Amino acid sequence: MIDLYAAGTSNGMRARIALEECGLPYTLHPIAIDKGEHKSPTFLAMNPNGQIPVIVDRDGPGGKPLTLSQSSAILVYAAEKSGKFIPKDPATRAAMLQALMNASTDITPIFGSYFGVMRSKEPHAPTAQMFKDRLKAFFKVWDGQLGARKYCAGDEVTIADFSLYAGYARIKGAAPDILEGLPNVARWADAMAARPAIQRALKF
Ligand SMILES: N[C@@H](CCC(=O)N[C@@H](CS)C(=O)NCC(=O)O)C(=O)O
Repeated sequence: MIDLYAAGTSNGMRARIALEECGLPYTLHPIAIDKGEHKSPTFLAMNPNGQIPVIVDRDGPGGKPLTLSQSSAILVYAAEKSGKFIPKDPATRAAMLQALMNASTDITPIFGSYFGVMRSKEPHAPTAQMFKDRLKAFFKVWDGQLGARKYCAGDEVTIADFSLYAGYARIKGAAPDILEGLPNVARWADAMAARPAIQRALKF
């Protein structure tokens, strides 16, 4: 059994999608970021960075408990534990990693920065616009690529799709104009949204 400590942010959703899609049994422990629950001594003992998500796998490698933070590390851990969603073919695997890194290290952090600027007391419009333009540019590239293939790294769904969808879902909810005019991204997002595991994962 796995304990998941998360909130309904893109990183929290990413970790929960990983567990749902990989079919790993888990218990969700919602963390109220607005109440500072991620900075409690108990939480900091699991992740000294004081950030969600965190999982504790009571049945980790070698039968020992494993505590893990970083949503993309959780994605990879769940995929390897279940033997799903990481392509075996080396070239497809490399394409999957490229897509995964774009979603996890470009798109989500830039959106987090955009959101941070927009929610600050004195939002700096040019900075917000710069982040927005960068996000639009990344998704425009995705729109081109998803016009030529079904999923992020080819014709099979991988953890790169789960990572990108977590970012997509959060952006769609908070700043939908970033995603306007992207028919291939919209087609892909509809396919992802139709997956029962994703539907369960997004209900925080
Ligand atoms: N790179 C980390 C980022 C985690 C992260 O930024 N978590 C946010 C919520 S999405 C958080 O806990 N923010 C509260 C804080 O940093 O104080 C990951 O992928 O898990």
